[in-house]
Amino acid sequence: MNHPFDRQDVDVAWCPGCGNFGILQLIKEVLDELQADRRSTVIVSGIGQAAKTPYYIDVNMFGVLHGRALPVATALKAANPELMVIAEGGDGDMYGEGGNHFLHAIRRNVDIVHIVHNNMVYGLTKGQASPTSQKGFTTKVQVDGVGSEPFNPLAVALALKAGFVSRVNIGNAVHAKEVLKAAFLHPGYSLVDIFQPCVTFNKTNTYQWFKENTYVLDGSYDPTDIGAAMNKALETASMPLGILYRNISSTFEQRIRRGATEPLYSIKHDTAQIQGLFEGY
Ligand SMILES: Cc1ncc(C[n+]2csc(CCOP(=O)(O)OP(=O)(O)O)c2C)c(N)n1
Ligand code: SF4
Repeated sequence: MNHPFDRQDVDVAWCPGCGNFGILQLIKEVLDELQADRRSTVIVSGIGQAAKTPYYIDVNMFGVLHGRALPVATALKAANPELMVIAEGGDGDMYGEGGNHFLHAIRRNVDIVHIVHNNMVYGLTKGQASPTSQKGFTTKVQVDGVGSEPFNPLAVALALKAGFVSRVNIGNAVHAKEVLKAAFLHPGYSLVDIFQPCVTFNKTNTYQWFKENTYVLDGSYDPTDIGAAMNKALETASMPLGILYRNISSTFEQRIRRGATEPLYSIKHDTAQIQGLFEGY
């Protein structure tokens, strides 16, 4: 069945059974339920299988270099706060090549939704270990297994007091949608780390594995307690799913406006003054 945010003119280039299909569907459904305006919605992505997602959604998209979605998303939101801005990519793209930007987008608290398809592997380049690959995971390159501890995005985000920190499993789409929708509605930086099986290059962390190694936080969990959230983020035997932490504070785009009522992009600059500055060098 066609969806209002479908693009009819592009073929989807993912392997049959890939977890990315579920994430694509989820994003389209959430955009639809929130009655997102196509013209003022933009998805920024870098390089990778996950980063192809905005090519398949009928909204604005901005394709950038590997790992560079967050700075571009930050600039878009700062220049025009009326836009709904989403940064999307894989665990390699966002936590490896773009790891530095991950830290600073959180510190700034830009009002963007940050969606990370976490399949614990580099999919597009055919199966090397990624920052979130588990210790011992073997690949054609890491023949003796990954020796380093995996990167823990939730613990890092919490250490930087990110305003919205969550994790879901695409194998549990009903729960994933609820959390993703809450992330869109949160006023500030929102991380949604989505467990997404790569059926071709990760035969370890499968749909079954994610189901057996996760559990959904129940209604008694308090997402405003950062200490409790950090304890949850550090659980590895069975990993919690849901909103680990939420907290509202001023956003980057609010702070940089310094009282201006119009968006940055529409402010007229005195070009003669700028010219004067250039001539001073
Ligand atoms: C600066 C740079 N380094 C490396 C690459 C090669 N490269 C392209 S995609 C990719 C990995 C993508 O993995 P991930 O972000 O986890 O996404 P997935 O394909 O698994 O969805 C790499 C290493 C590149 N394009 N640019
Ligand atoms: S290689 Fe993995 S991540 Fe890429 S499309 Fe295939 S299953 Fe999905």
